[in-house]
Amino acid sequence: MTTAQVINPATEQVVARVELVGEAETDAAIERARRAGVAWREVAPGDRARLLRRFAEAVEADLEALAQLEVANSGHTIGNARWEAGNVRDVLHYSAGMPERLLGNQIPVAGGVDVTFHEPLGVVGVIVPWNFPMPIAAWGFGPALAAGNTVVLKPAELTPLTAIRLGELALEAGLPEHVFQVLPGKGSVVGQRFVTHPAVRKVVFTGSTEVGTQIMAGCARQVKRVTLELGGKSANIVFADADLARAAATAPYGVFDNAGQDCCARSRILVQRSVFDKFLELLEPAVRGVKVGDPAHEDTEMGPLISAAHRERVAAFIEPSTKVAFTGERPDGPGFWYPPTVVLPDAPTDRVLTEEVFGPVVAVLPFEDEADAVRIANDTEYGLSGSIWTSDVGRALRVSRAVEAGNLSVNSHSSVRYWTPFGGFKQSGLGRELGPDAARAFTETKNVFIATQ
Ligand code: TAP
Repeated sequence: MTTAQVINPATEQVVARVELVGEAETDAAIERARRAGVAWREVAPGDRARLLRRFAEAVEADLEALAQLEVANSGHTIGNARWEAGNVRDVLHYSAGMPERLLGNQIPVAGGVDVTFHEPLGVVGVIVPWNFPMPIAAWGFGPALAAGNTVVLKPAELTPLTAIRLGELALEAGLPEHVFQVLPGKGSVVGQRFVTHPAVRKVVFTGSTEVGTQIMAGCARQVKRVTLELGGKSANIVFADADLARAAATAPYGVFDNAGQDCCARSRILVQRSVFDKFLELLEPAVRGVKVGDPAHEDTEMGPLISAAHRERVAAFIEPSTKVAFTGERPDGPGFWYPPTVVLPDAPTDRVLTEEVFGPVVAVLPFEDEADAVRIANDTEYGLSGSIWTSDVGRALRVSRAVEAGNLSVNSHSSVRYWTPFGGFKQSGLGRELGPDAARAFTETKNVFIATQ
């Protein structure tokens, strides 16, 4: 086995060493998951629900430790990290309501009775990126387990610690062995094996569109089920009739949260031309006011980027010719820091407008009218989220319907609630997670006709 160092991105210190799983161990884990699934799918719905509730309670009891672990491993602010651990608890409680509610249909037919069942798929492979290690893992494993599947989960190489702890908590809570296994390792080894191993019946992948398209192509060979949660280039559209002060005060948090390493980051701010200058004037103090620093401090609002390599990638978006309107603060010393940065693009083809930066860089550009705003918002291959700021309810609804994205918010930047569906249009993904139908995505519908004559 090879060992990988886990680095604290705020200090550049090694916080842990983790043994990476290889291909043979992955195969063995998948085989254990397959065998465990035979009994797990037969566990009575009420008992499966109870076990998931116990798992949620174990997460709640360990919440502060999980949050501190995420601060050390991922550089998330302590406030965010507590929310993230709480989100795992909530997703598990919500999932615990699913086994008893996986309702089928009874369909009128002649000469008998027709019923449908939602059968578990078998082994589900969940591949997680480094930006939200806890919630994204839980959005996959909670509903998958609820529907009677067993789960093998690969955390990102950079951020395996909280996932490993969640695997331990599942066992402590009484989940049978091998029902939920966490396999730290390389995407090209462990993740790839989820794609090629015939016993893995579904892959849930969250990550870049580039890797996601390879996963989808690989899964196609076995007609393997797939859910993809990929990149984004979301628009924050500010109309002249909006509460400009609120729109400007909140815009930084719609894009710089988690240092911009958020698939839902509103990384393009579209502002109606008549209020463009006024908006920028209001935005500047809001951006300069974002508290960037030690993520363990209670009042810090933005931490570091995940790695030195990622910081280089982000910095490369700012070319010598890029017009930087203003930047926020960043600490000196060790840590992969990058300041909140506001740029004014020159042309619609600028990389900063067309590519996902995945860092604290936002482009602000003007639009003329409603049609122009919708045209610019949709001028991207992505379609994950977005915000619309206006005081006109009719316009809010018209624009919400016209923007090609899966998760929109009006006069707010909220994207994720565990009880509402989440996912992307176009190249931002395929399928939906969370919400009332979450468990269905981990089942096959079976139709049974019973003759009565
Ligand atoms: P990726 O490089 O795509 O990695 C994501 C995961 O896939 C990691 O666990 C990675 O393992 C694994 N992986 C890499 N190559 C693989 C392969 N050939 N086969 C199977 N698995 C493989 O993305 P990232 O840089 O970690 O995450 C950032 C991206 O995720 C952004 O584009 C962001 O928008 C997207 N994202 C989307 C969402 C939603 S919900 N739509 C949420 C969060 C993030 P390693 O750790 O070994 O690289």
